[in-house]
Amino acid sequence: MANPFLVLGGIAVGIITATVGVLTVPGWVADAQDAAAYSDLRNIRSAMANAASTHIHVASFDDLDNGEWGTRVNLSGGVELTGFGHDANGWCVTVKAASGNHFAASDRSSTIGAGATKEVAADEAGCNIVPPHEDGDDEPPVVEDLLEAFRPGADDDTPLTLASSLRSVVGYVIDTAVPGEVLEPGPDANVSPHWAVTNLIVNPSFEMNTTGVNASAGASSPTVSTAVGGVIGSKSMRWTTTASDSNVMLGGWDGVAATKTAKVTPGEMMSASISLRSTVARPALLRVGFRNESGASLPVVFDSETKTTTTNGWTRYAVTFRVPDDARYAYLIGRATGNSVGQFHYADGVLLHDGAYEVEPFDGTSSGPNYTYVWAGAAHASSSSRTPSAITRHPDVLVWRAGDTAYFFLSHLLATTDYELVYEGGKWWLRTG
Ligand SMILES: [Ca+2]
Repeated sequence: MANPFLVLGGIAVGIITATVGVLTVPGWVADAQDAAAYSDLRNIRSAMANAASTHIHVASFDDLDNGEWGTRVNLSGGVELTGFGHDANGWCVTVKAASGNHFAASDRSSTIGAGATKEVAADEAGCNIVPPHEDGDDEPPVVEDLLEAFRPGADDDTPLTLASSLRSVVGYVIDTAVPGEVLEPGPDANVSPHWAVTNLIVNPSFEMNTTGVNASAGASSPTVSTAVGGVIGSKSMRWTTTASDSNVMLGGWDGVAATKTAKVTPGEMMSASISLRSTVARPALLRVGFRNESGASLPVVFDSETKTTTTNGWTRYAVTFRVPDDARYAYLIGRATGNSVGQFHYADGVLLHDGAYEVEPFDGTSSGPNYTYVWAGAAHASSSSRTPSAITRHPDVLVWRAGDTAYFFLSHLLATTDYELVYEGGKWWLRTG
């Protein structure tokens, strides 16, 4: 349709002004806002066509806006120019409506592109360039735009299970936040967590003696054994059952010893774990108990899941808990039920440490590629620590907390890596920074 305000090759100035009456219709505000952006882009297209027909290179939107080339385009109220590109290959203009939706027009297509970002809109409009913002670098990051809206309703630890592949974690998050979106091919990294942990159990691996072990109800004769090897080192602690229910204190303060070990702080999250195996498979669990300053045992205990031991391998038992108000010291109990008198159970790798995450068993003599291990004092008679030998990445950074945006989660995780997430040309890329 001919535009009466356009004068080919002329000097007369026409004014193209969007008028969108539906703006006043209640309940249709977003549609009207989008319609205003559509209308403006149609006017811009007409103006650009006019400029092209008179062989004028329009270098910026200002050239349209000031009417220098015989055409003036005013944007509707609420419509923001987000990009203007014009080079030897063609032109592309992007705008953002008051609704937050993005729109684009180009010389390549009669379609007005629309999308959640200007890149998507530009792609749909056939743009062969994604125009830079007119105002330079005050444009918010597009990745943030796309990932700022989604917040999980509950803590999501899926990323923790995917940590061996950063691409898997990032792919999961963007697909969750913007369903259907995928990462383009690219490099990957292992982002498994590595963090410092101190084991408060002073004789965790029974390589020298059974100090700290007390045979309790239904148990006798704790002894160092090489019969089934160990989880840490080559030995474990064996005890003999004397009743159907058999209980052994595996470490922590017994309430009597002059040196009080396994000191705990009320309110803190902690975890405990052990490995067990048996000469006859039995249901078993790990129990955490507490004492006050004078050694009295508190009524509250925390039990791991009950699992049946096996005769040919180790089973790991773990429990995470919040230290009760009156607790000052902790102790650990291994408990097996349904026993025949005289059978054996074996225990090794006793851990008690801060934090809500189970860790691989270790003591101050352990070795491995990811940590250095030390005893705080005498070997097998003091607390022991593991310290990351390279990067520290706490598992908290891999748990997507309820209410945190996808952008918040990913930006904190990516800050622990050399990678950055880029959204370009309507596609997601994970790149080394
Ligand atoms: Ca051992």
